[in-house]
Amino acid sequence: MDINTYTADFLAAQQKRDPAQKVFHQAVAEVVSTLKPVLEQKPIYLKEKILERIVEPERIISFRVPWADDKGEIHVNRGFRVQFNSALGPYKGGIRFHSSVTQDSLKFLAFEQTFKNSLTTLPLGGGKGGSDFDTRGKSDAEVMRFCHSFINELYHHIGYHTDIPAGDLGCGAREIGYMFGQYKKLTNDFTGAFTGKKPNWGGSLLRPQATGYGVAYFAQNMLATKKDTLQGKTAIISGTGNVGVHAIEKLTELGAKVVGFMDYDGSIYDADGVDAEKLAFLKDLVFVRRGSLKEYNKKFKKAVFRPGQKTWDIPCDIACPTACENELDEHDAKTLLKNGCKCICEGSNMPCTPQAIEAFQNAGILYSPGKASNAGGVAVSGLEMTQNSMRIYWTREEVDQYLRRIMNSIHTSCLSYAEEYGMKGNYMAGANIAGFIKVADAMLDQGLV
Ligand code: 2IT
Repeated sequence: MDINTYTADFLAAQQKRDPAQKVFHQAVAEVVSTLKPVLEQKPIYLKEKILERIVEPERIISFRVPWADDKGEIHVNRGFRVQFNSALGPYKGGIRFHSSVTQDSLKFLAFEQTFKNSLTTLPLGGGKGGSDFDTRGKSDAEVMRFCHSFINELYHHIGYHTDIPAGDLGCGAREIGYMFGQYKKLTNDFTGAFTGKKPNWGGSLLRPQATGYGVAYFAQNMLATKKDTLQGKTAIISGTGNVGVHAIEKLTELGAKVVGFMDYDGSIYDADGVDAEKLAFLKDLVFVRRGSLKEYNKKFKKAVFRPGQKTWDIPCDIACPTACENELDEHDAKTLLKNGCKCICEGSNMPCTPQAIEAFQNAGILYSPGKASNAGGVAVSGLEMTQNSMRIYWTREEVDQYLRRIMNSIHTSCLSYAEEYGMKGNYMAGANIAGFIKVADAMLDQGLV
């Protein structure tokens, strides 16, 4: 059977099996679309049914999370952990707390995570978890009760050599602290079973910054292939969370001017860019006060707050989506291209729709998928695990050196695999192929398990 028919039949069968899982199928279709030359050259993957096996999570745990709010009223949320693939190491991936979380969204994120973790060069399998619980608007005590209840079930299924959760949207150092505390209480065991811990009790320096810094390093590498730099470039991001704020910081440090960013309430256009004072304000607003960007232009009067509006219409050289899946559609892509954007470097997971990616690729501009350019976060999680095992702490400089080295290696892998399989300059193909081959070969070595 020819490869186009095989992959079309394969995708159709997957969709028939779980017709409601739209984002998961989107992620699978993107990966499979770039694997055709690999499957043609290595028919062993077809014979051994690697595609059929690699899209099936090894295990999904779904559980009830009851908790009481500050008034004593009882709520019931749904908790999940998708343990997708352990061919390369223990399951590894974040925990997302957001009202949009479903089994479908976590399955897609765990699938992406498997290839991303493979790209980091570290021994990490892929997983993801979370709950449809929204941390916004909850008191610290409510968040703590929820996190404890979440771990009361999840602790059975995770562990230092089994599955190591970390943060994601809605889950930062506060939530990791509450979850780690309850895990330690129940297991009577102080281990590195979570990453994203605070540095005074086992966390790695630079873990909070790692995803955002990694995005900026990756953008720097992409521009270097065109003999260009970040110096003097205008940049925009989207979500102003952990990834976004630290991307702003590093892009600015490397010479770019960040003129647009957004949160749940709307976007900021700041033509002068973010300087040290504005960055300090943003860090306090986002990480300490958990406030809204509405406050930004009350302090910095030349900036404009645009209620409910995305950032993509703000003219820029570089755009880094840093919010959530499918946040940038074909219309946004065309607007960015019309305004002269030359580089899209994804900081979130699958933020661009397939039509948006096609528009970027047809225009011939630089485009990198999140599983390559946002891998800095999980890479430093891997380094946190190493430090925990060795019972030592590395300095900021040491961690930063590793992070740079890993981002450089991912960048090189993307380009070399894309070229080897006839898709020169296509970061999406290179990332998917490099990530896939390592996992697939490990699965072949380990037999039918
Ligand atoms: O999407 C991601 O790579 C993360 N949320 C980080 C996962 C981790 O284990 O640090």
